[in-house]
Amino acid sequence: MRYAISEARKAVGRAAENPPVGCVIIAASGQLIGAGHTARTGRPHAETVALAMAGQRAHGGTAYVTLEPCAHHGQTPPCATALIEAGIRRVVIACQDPDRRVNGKGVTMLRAAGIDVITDIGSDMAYSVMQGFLHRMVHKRPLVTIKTATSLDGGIALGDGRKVWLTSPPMRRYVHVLRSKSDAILTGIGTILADDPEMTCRLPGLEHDSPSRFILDSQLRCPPGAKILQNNNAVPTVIFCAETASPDARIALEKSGAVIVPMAVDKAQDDGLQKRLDLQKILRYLGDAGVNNLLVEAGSSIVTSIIADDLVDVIHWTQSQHLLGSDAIPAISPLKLVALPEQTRYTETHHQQIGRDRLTILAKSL
Ligand code: AOF
Ligand code: ZN
Repeated sequence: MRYAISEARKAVGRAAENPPVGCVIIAASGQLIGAGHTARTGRPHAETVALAMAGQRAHGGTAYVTLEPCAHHGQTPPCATALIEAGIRRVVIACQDPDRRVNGKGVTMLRAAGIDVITDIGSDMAYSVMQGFLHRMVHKRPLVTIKTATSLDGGIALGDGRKVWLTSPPMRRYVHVLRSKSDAILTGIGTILADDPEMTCRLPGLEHDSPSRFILDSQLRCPPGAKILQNNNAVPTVIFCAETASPDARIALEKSGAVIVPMAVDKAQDDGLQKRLDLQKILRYLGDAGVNNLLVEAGSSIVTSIIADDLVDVIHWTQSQHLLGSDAIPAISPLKLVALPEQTRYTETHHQQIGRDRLTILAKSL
């Protein structure tokens, strides 16, 4: 099962709306004859990939799967049927599939065919790999991870607004791995205008694993020549704007290949000038679009809004050894404590030194 889970990990951020699943087939002789994970864009499923590798030798063997094999005719035939037809004798499963079309039916089908089924093996580990998918099933929105890079004293830019590179190349590579493990990335127009980022994964070997890109730009100020709009055949870019945004700007951006999605404005925050898009609605839209893991790489105003709305599940905080001084721009703009739900706490789940910098991963405590 550990091996099946390590297969599943390879599909995180690369299985479209599908959960990242791993499958390993062991022959009756005890030989490992097949292994695979949910394919890029979600299909074929892990079992099909592993069974194809095992071929005839699967007959009489055991399958280890991190998620209950599917029972439905969706975009592919049911994996439970594929396992039965391959002559598998025993199936070991980590977790049950919460998808209403499956949810226990896969196990029932296997047992009805006389297969020995064992459940709940390694389920904690398998759940954590599929966290994004499970979160979307339950909450109808993606698992939201914020990545922030700060100085030792919590700043992101000098007091006069000048940007400095804070973290060193090994940490920047780590961030590209994080992007590759995300289905989508969300940023704001402030970051586009200040940094003109590409927001892709450019690590050698992972270039095809860039997340789709989403920009919050209520007034459509994004320049049609922005780098984030390049390469949008391979990596689509969607801009969320207010319904009142300029039609001319929309036409120009669509010519650059961007998809424009008008969204509701958060009425509570609308001061007439700075329209703030409704983050709840945007996350719901992303959930409906099948985004399991969303990475937010944005400046302090979006980071502050999304934290104040209590929508952040995980924080990847990268911290350099620099000091920027007390007039530095903080990662989180002054946040009125009353805006924070009393219950919100983040617990450190991991820390690590990467190059000269420190990585701290925190998860919302329930
Ligand atoms: C499996 N093995 O590797 C995965 C499964 O749209 P479809 O037909 O691809 O079905 C999607 C559903 O299948 C998805 O919501 C989840 O319940 C299950 N994913 N099942 O047997 C796999 N990725
Ligand atoms: Zn399946």
